[in-house]
Amino acid sequence: MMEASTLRTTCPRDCYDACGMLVKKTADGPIRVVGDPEHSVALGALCGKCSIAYNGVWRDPDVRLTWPLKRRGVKGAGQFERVSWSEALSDIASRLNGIRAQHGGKAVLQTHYTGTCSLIAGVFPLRFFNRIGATEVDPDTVCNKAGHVALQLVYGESTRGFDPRTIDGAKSLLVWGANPSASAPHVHKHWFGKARIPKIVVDPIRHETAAAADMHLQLYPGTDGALAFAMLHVIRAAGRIDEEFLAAHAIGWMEVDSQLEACTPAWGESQTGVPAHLIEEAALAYSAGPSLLWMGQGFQRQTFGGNAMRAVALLPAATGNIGKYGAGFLYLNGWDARSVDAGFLAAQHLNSEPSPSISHMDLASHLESAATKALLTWNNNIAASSPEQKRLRSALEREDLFQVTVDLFQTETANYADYVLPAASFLEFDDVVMSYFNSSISAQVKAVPPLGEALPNQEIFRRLAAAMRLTDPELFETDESLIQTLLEQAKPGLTFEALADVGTVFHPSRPSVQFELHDYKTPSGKIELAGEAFVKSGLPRAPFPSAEARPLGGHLRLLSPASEWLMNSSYGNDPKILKQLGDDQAFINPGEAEARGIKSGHRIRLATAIGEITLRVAISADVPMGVILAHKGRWSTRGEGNVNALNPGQKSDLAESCAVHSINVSVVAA
Ligand SMILES: Nc1nc2c(c(=O)[nH]1)N[C@H]1C(S)=C(S)[C@@H](COP(=O)(O)OP(=O)(O)OC[C@H]3O[C@@H](n4cnc5c(=O)[nH]c(N)nc54)[C@H](O)[C@@H]3O)O[C@H]1N2
Ligand SMILES: Nc1nc2c(c(=O)[nH]1)N[C@H]1C(S)=C(S)[C@@H](COP(=O)(O)OP(=O)(O)OC[C@H]3O[C@@H](n4cnc5c(=O)[nH]c(N)nc54)[C@H](O)[C@@H]3O)O[C@H]1N2
Ligand code: SF4
Ligand SMILES: [Mo]
Repeated sequence: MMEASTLRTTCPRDCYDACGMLVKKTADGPIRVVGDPEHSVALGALCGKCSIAYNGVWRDPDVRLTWPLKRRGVKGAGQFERVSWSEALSDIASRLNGIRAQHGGKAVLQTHYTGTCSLIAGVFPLRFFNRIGATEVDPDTVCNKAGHVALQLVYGESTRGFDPRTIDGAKSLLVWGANPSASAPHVHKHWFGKARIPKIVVDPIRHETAAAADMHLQLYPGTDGALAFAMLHVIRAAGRIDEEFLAAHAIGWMEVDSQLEACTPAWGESQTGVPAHLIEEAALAYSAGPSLLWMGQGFQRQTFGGNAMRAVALLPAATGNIGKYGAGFLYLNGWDARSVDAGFLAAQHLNSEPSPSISHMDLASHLESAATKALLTWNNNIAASSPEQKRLRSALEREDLFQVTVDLFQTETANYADYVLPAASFLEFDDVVMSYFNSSISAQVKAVPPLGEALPNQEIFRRLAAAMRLTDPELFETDESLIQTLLEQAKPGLTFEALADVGTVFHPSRPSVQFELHDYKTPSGKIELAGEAFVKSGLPRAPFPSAEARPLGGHLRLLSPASEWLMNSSYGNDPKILKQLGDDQAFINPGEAEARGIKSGHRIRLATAIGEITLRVAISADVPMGVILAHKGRWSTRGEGNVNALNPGQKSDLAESCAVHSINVSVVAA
């Protein structure tokens, strides 16, 4: 095959890496998508899942949605007929206008998340929803909201983390509740993997990143608060609390300090299962500093998620690991770290009142309620990803609920829709992408025309706004204008053409130091370790050494984090990925298998009060006793749903966020 041309673009998946890629066009038609050898993160390779899917189902007209569909059969059956864009949009417009007139915009529920993380396709449609005053199902509640709100309370913000380039000044690296070997494979291989400093990983699972660390603190899930306090006990006993830093930059330390005496390493071991000597070694390595702390999204998805985040966030403050090169913490590096104003993209001002918002934990009950008249889902697959799966799917069967789904594929959510609208993929339009780990600004460049009649999200919502006879100019702003404004905000003078040419720039171009100016955006202007603000948010004044009780009655704690072969539920329909992924597996410790007389390959039934599924057992010593691991994101097999069929949608202690890692399940041979 002759390569007729090559262009650069960027992967916009919900992944820390934001890889640069090359799209090679051949003279006879097909394209090939590969990693960009000149991209400093990708280094010439995409991850396994994207290499397959971008050259597989993402370009396959037999699998992709290519024209608008209207439901013919009963909801959920997936029977549709092709309709024209004008028929679909005029019918959707009149239904939505009718609902707005009779019940107000809030009777329209919209769910969205990170189907694509490119800025315009990810955010611009919110202008439409703000204008009609729709109820937003708060996306972060199903992912990382407890962590964001906890860090906002303590440090005043959550999206300005350390600059990963400053690792050359760090003397240790602590990764807490993240699994880059699956969720950020290039960061795992090239950043974590190449760092020659003591590396500590805190995770119940011995995944590849944990196995590659110098110290793996394999705590029992939900005991992070206790572990952080036990580490602080050691740091205090070693005289390494940075009193000067705390006096200058923090308030509330005494309310923490008074709790530390009792939190000895031996006590820590009893709470967390981590050997006392490892707690000591890790605490001493971290407090020697400067040290980087990566706070992953896994450990705040628990009953004590907000408190756990606060407790772990004590470590950098107590040791003065803030405001200097090679120190700091990272949850996410948001667009605001590159001066981009998401508020402009969403045009909040189009709504006279703030849009009402609900938690994903309450989505199923809202869908059952007659007050909800319409549901629009875009960039999000609720039938796979949200809790209370069975109840949610039953609610989607409501004949009087008008549903529209915008997606690339006929997902299980789309099966319930009245109209399914085909979205164009990132290979088919221009946009801007920014990593949430490093400080990249990248061009997403149109490489091929949209498949069939597919349209980018933003264009679909422009056309819907026109069909609804809305006239606000913000609803019709062009991609060119949006991109130009975004790039100007981020880096004055940067044009899309210049960016597309190089693919990615890093901005700031030189490594920056987190909180170099100690400019904490809290009410006091200081790091707030304890105080009344927490009480107002439903937490105690001071963080405490939380440890969730272990399941009783032989139940196991279910963990369902990211799979290396799926991107949430995306790619679950690619046959080559399914081959890599193997059978629908759950992993348990050899001791738990033996106790239950279960052998590798047996099918087991997992059950909670709200549902059950069967999975095939794989036995692995990487999973501790008392835990069962079944990754998120599979499409239903056997009509049983996926792991969220077990998820009761329990909320964590903060921000109505999910506690999906606090689910206890019974496990028996099927
Ligand atoms: N049990 C369990 N459940 C979980 C989690 C867990 O850890 N355990 N994690 C949670 C987390 S962290 C998250 S973020 C959520 C994610 O849950 P979702 O937001 O549902 O993520 P995906 O499953 O990837 O769904 C995104 C959808 O967007 C579509 N898409 C891709 N590109 C585009 C586009 O350009 N336009 C449109 N319109 N659609 C597009 C994809 O085809 C896919 O169907 O899941 C949550 N659910
Ligand atoms: N391949 C792939 N990459 C992805 C995704 C994907 O689905 N697949 N999803 C994307 C999304 S939406 C997100 S939010 C990010 C998330 O990426 P990460 O921040 O890495 O978070 P998770 O993979 O959800 O979970 C990380 C780890 O938390 C651990 N964990 C669970 N419970 C606890 C606990 O109580 N304490 C501690 N210390 N650890 C615990 C899990 O064992 C897991 O190894 O990844 C993104 N990247
Ligand atoms: S999903 Fe992540 S690792 Fe895979 S190609 Fe995209 S950015 Fe790179
Ligand atoms: Mo997420």
